[in-house]
Amino acid sequence: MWRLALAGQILAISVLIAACGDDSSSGGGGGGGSSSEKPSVAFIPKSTDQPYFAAVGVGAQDAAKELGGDYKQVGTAAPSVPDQVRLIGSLAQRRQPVIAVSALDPNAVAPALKQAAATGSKVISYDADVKADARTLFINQASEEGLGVGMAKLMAADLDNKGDYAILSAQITAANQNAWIDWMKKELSKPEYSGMKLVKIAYGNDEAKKSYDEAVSLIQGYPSLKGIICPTPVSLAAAVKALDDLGKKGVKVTGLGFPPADKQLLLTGKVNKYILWSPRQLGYLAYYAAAALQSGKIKGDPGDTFDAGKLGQKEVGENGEVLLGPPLVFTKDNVNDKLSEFATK
Ligand code: RAM
Repeated sequence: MWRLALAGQILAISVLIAACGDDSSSGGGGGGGSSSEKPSVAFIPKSTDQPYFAAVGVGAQDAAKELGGDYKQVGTAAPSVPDQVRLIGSLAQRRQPVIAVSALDPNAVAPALKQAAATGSKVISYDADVKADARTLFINQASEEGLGVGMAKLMAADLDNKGDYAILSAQITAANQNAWIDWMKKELSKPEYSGMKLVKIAYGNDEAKKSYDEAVSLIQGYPSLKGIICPTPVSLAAAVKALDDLGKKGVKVTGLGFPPADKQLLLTGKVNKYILWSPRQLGYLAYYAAAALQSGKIKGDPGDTFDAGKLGQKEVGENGEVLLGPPLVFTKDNVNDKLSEFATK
């Protein structure tokens, strides 16, 4: 996995296109989302070398099959803001009916998304939001408060409410991680955690090598460090590896983990607990929401409801947000229970 991630960075501009159903090039001419068209949704993940986004894609394909629609994922192996902007532009040019983006930078992609909407594409975000006026819906994996407070409490439990801790995040501009970090800080500023001190927030860009290097810097730069909160599986794995390589004991790691790849960390006791949600359900929900928007069944107003297949009826909340559900907490005892939710193909 380590090598693959490095290779992925070298191949930064390679573009992965996974299609299911009919090739979208044959059915992509219409645009504009008239209700007689079959659903057609193109997903742009933060990067394609992460199993997490492959699992989101599996869920989207489940939904595409149920609805007889087209699905594709376009992206680059390593995270790249200019490539996200470029891909949005080229999908819009080809009159892609719905564009769904997990943004590396909510502001940088906004003009391209607005342009896409102006030429008839519907625009939604999933996983990591964009500026609210640049999309109609945001399909959110879990509440920001639930995820931020949840991770903060896991760290506090690991540290018995005392000691220096750091956060090793993804991109400095990622709206999802930044919202969770705000909630972590808010939670851990409560009096019961007065013995805990945040020493630094570092950013590994969701790249294995950079996350590892940042983890090493944290461990070496803060000898009193007792914990690292990692709000992305990429930094979680990197932080544990850095601790192992440096032979450093007594530093706890928690945050978000991807069960199939990171279950050993739980089984060997290197990590006590971590959080995630079902990426497969997130992709499934995003596809159903996109299809409802494309067909005109919903406009994206608060209170709009739509059929989300096996997830039942779902409702659009304030600010165009559609919530998947509560976060899941994984331990050594349940990490093997839901592996099909994380299938990557
Ligand atoms: C990484 C990305 C993504 C986040 C997951 C859990 O794959 O940063 O945005 O939601 O981790």
